[in-house]
Amino acid sequence: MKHWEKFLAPYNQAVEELKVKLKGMRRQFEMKSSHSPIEFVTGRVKPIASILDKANQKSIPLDKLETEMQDIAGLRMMCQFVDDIKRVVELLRLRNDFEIVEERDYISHKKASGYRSYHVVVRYPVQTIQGEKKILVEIQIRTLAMNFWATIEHSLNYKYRGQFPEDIRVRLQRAAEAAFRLDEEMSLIRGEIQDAQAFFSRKKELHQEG
Ligand code: 0O2
Repeated sequence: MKHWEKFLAPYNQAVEELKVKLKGMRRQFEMKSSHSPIEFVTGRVKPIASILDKANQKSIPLDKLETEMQDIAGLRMMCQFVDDIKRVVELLRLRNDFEIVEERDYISHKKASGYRSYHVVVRYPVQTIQGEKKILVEIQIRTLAMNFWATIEHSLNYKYRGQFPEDIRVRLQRAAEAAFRLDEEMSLIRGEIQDAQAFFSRKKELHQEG
């Protein structure tokens, strides 16, 4: 247990730091009173049992985890609209507190399961008392609808251990397409939605001032 604690310490630190930084991006949009492409941000360090499972499934030797398992530290950035995802990725590319090592576009190329998301793998420097340590962090950027689908599918996956009965697999694929159509419909009325949101946030500000 002590060994894992030591191994995971920089990953914990990276997740905590990046949560603050990425949430800070949202705050900055709020302060400008402009639409934030980021709705909310979450982060987690992969539980030890999941690290071991994945290492086993993908035949990753435990002494190669640092370089071969890219999502031990993971952040998720949720967006309202599909177009916001591009904007968030562009903002990430402009940052100089980490280096992007890989991007995976599962939106243009959805996975066979129906999964959609944009993954950006970065190399993030953590400052420790022994000096700087660079670790890999996976940032998943997705819409609220993509997140809804992925969360449900993930819990079912856990239940069936990846072996979905055929009817559930088909339904999940249909649900993924429905979530995608929902995103498309929302994009078509994006202007209307943003006008309404701007109106309500002005009303809230006035209420707080008064
Ligand atoms: P957890 O519990 O989220 O940590 P692979 O997993 O082999 O497809 P790879 O190379 O590990 O691919 O990286 P990739 O494709 O970027 O996917 C890693 C993570 O993306 C997964 O982590 C999930 O979080 C998410 N993901 C990928 N495919 C799916 C999917 O079909 N359904 C859902 N719900 N999520 C997916 P873990 O390790 O699977 O799990």
